[in-house]
Amino acid sequence: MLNCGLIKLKCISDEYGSLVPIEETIDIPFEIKRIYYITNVDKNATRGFHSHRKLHQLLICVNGSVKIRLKNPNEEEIVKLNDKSVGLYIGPLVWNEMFDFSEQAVLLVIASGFYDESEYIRNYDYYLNEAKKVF
Ligand code: T46
Repeated sequence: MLNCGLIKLKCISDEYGSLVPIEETIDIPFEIKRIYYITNVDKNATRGFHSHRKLHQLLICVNGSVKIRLKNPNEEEIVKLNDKSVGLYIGPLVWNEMFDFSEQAVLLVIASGFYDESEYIRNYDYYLNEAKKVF
């Protein structure tokens, strides 16, 4: 799907455990300005329902699993994240919804920009109008 996709991260494992390093512009296609993580989500809850105008993000489920519904005006896809060494890149103007969080799921998000509510598009009809100019 355009403007998003899975990125396999290197996982360094030995008898002492595993380590996944992420370096901006080397392992992921953007510079890092912010990190946040989502936890304690009820299994019936759905989050997201928005896209971003400019933001680039990488979502990694570092514990448990979660499903992400991705949409643009022409395509829709559901991706299940359940591997701490696989990130889902989501670029600008991709609509996302997060659901089916497992118990103890931890969704780590790496973002290219600081938090800016004015940069979100949260109305789906408005989103479709904007995204149709690009996709
Ligand atoms: C996204 C998906 C994957 C902040 O104050 N700072 C922050 O950096 C963020 C991300 C959120 N907030 C506040 C804004 C809301 O009052 O935290 C509250 C929950 O945010 P929101 O409803 O946007 O959460 P989600 O889970 O629907 O979406 C989040 C990100 O906001 C969004 O950028 O792509 O995770």
